[in-house]
Order: sequence, then structure tokens, then C-alpha cells
Amino acid sequence: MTGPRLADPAAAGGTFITFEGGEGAGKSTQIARLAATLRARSGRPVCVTREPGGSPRAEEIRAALLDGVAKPYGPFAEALLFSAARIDHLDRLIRPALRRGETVLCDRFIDSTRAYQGAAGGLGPGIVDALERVVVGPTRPDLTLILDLAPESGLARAAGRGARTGQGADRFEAEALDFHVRLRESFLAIAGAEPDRCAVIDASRDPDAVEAAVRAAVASRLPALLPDRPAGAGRSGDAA
Ligand code: T5A
Repeated sequence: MTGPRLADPAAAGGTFITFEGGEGAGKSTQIARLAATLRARSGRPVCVTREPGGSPRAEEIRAALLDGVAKPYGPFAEALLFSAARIDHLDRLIRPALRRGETVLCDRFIDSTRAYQGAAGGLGPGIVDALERVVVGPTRPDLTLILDLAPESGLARAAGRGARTGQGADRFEAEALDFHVRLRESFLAIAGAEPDRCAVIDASRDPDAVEAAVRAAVASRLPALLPDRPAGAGRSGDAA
């Protein structure tokens, strides 16, 4: 067990890391890089997943949410749908992987509900907290990396990718700039309120520099995951 979730019986042995931030902050890019590093160096299996989604049923809910199907019903209904997807994701993928001792890297989790439906969407903190308690329970991240970037830059990156792939803005990318400004403030406030769990990463730099900052945060917060030398390497020469 590398993290502080000893109270969570579902987590025995595993480590749960989440990536958070605004649109186009570079989470997917950095998760792929960290997964490759951890696979090479930690000696533990790594499970990469995302929210909304991550399990077949949750992926179906994701498609509806990103198409804006739930938008007319308001942030509470959207939060309930994100929660329904999260319940399935936790039960089918995250908790079993943690029980097997895997390192789970998840692109977005509870902080996105706090920021998108809560702070930016207007859903009261009482409801957000209550949903978290009943949906997530003790399965909390050991470490949350918050990729911080000016919303204008993140939206431009997302738009650039959309132009290359032919995909238009999704339901949340299409929100007005002040929504994205509130998101950024909310993620920074979460990091300020929970410094033991969260590390803020400056995501405005080039991908290699961001990767180095992510690695440094993981190495300092969860040193068992990033030993100085790859797991199993150089055992015969350890005394040297
Ligand atoms: N949501 C989610 C809620 O409202 N409530 C919730 O509870 C949850 C869980 C998910 C949406 O759902 C919302 C939030 C989201 O709006 P999504 O498609 O998964 O939708 O959206 P994002 O998580 O924002 O994913 P993106 O792919 O848009 O952003 P990423 O993963 O942060 O960025 P990434 O790595 O794909 O990079 C975007 C582009 O920038 C480039 C990449 O090559 C890519 O083209 N890039 C960089 N360019 C310059 N410098 C760097 N350092 C770069 N890093 C990446």
C-alpha cells in the first residue's frame, strides 16, 4: 500500500492516481506517458482509465453526457448521470484493479464533478458532497495531479485537436469562457483545500516539461511507485 487509504478495504495493495484540470490541459497525453514510465519502473501492473466512462456501461452514459442529452435537465441531473457512470466504473474496474494491487491512473474523477457540476455549474456543495459520500465512499485517490492551464490555451488546444480529427466541441467545451474560468479557480481551490492529496502541475509548458513535473510529483508523493532504479534491476549489484 503506497497511499493513505488504509480505511478502504477495496483498495488493499493498489494505488489510485487521478488527473484533473480544464479542457485540453493535457491529461490524456500525460497519463499515457506516466503509464509507460510506471510500467517500466514500478514493477506493478498499471490500469489506465477515464471518466465519464471506463466500463462498457459507463461509456454508454459518457456518449449521452458529451452529446448534451442531459444538459436540459440541469446540473443536478447531469451529476446523477455522472454518478451512475461512476458507480459502474468503480464496481467493475477501479475497485477490482486496486484489490489486485494495480496502479490505477484515471483521467478525471470526483474533482471534475465538484468543478463542472458544482462550482461552474451551480450545484450546491451539500449535494455534491452527499453524492460523493454515497457513490465513492472510501475509494478516494491517493494522489490527484491537477494540470493547471489558462482556459484560453486549453480550449485552443482542444480546438486544434478537433480541427485535426474533424470533431466539433462537445457539451462542456462549448460552454462560455467564464464557465472555464470558474473551473480553473475551482480546481485550484480544491488543491488548496486538500494539499496532501493534490499536486498542481503547470501545464502551460511543453509536453516533456509537464511530464518531468508529473514524474517529480509522483516520485515525491508516492516514492514506492518510482524507485531510483527499475524494479528488479541491478539486484546482484545492490551492494556496490
Ligand atoms: N465531466 C467529467 C464533468 O462535467 N463531470 C464529471 O464528473 C466528469 C468525470 C469529459 C468531459 O466531461 C466533463 C469534463 C469534460 O468536459 P473529455 O473528452 O474526456 O470529456 O474531456 P477532457 O477530459 O477535457 O479531455 P481532453 O482530451 O479534451 O483534454 P486532455 O486530456 O486534458 O488533453 P489532451 O492530452 O487530449 O491534449 C489536448 C490537445 O493538446 C495537445 C495534445 O496533443 C492534444 O492535441 N497537448 C499539448 N499541446 C501543447 N503543449 C502541451 N503540453 C500539450 N499537451 C497536450
